Amino acid sequence: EYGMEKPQGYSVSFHYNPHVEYHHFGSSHPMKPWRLTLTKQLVLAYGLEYCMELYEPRPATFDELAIFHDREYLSFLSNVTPQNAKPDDNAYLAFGFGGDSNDCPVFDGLWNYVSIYSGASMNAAYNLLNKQSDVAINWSGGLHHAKKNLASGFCYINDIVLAIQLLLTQHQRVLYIDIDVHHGDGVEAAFESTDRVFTLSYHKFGIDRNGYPFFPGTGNINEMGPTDPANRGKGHSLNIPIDDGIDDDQYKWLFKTVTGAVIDKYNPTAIVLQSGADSLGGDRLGRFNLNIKAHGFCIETVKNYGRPLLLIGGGGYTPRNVARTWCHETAVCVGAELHNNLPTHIPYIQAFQGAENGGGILYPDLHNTKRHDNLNTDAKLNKLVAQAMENLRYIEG
Ligand code: ZLV
Ligand code: CA
Ligand code: ZN
Repeated sequence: EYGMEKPQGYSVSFHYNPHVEYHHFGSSHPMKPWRLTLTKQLVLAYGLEYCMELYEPRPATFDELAIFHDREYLSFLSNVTPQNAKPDDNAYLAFGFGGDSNDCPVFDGLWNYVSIYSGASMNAAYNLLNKQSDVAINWSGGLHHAKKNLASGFCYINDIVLAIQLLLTQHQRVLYIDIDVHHGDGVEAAFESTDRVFTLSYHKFGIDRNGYPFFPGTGNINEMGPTDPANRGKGHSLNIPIDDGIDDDQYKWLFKTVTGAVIDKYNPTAIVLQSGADSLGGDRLGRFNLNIKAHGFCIETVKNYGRPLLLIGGGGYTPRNVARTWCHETAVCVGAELHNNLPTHIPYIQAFQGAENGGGILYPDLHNTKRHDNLNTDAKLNKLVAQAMENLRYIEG
């Protein structure tokens, strides 16, 4: 009908509930759900909706979220409002709200927001289970820091853990890969006692000049999950700590080498890929120097292994570049190449125009926006890979 057909036998689905866009963490908070509006506009402007199946998932229910989260935590989360919140309350602080940084504020519609992004990840996982899709995408998810009874680092509900739990109903081994600039600690912790999930996170790790560790402060190379040999989860986490300013070629080599080794050794039957866009150059919170196509290389590399793939969002604090990246990666999934000149007749085009916003093109050089010197020498990265390979000996048969 539209003169385009999806390739026979290969199907990509896009799971998106637009109500997620209308939530605000507060004007000075770096997490902007509005970046999802920009992403959707680019995806539509390039006509990518004709290359995949679109779904508008319902919000997840309390009982569905309770598959992972504690009911006491969910009760608190579903009832708290900016009006009734008591920031000095023990429960409030114990569940990760408030505090000095206020990373996890209570805002209007919070429960609605978390139910929507979680519902989309669960809907995407069901599509993989039903074999309705080979790749299922939810750019609104990927909130990897949330624990079963704790909000952390802008994350309240861990949609990734919920989706992996669904995949485990049919898959013996699920590989979780996380290219957000932050350590995927919540997902790692949730599955620390099983050998049916292997978690692999690439992230900035280290102490800053001000003496504070880069958030969340975990994920060094020697952290491989539980150390007790009786624990089945032993050795089923791999962390790749990276320093400021890593460039495209270094990251692509690191990702291809380590991810390839993990897939060969672990042989997962499904893969979940968290594609946080805060690992791009010029991100407001990130420290890396990646361009959009280097970030997308990771998605392409994983997709080419041909396993059922759940692709989810995550961090990303320079909204125009988050939208560019996730639009590009949607195209990578459907096998389309996109024109570098952005279509001009789209809403919010101003967000992409002007030299400071990337000059109206899809692939601006983000290296030009670099604020971080590259502290990663090839020698250090070689040593890191050697240590990663050594760690992987734990999962050899
Ligand atoms: O992208 O920045 O560093 C998934 C994700 O991975 C901290 N929080 C906490 C621990 C003590 N600090 C506070 C430091 C604040 C520095 C200024 C902000 C300004 C306003 C609001 C929040 C931040 C902020 N918070 C920057 N980095 C943090 C991290 C949390 C990072 C979460 C990453 C989430 C979506
Ligand atoms: Ca990561
Ligand atoms: Zn992040």
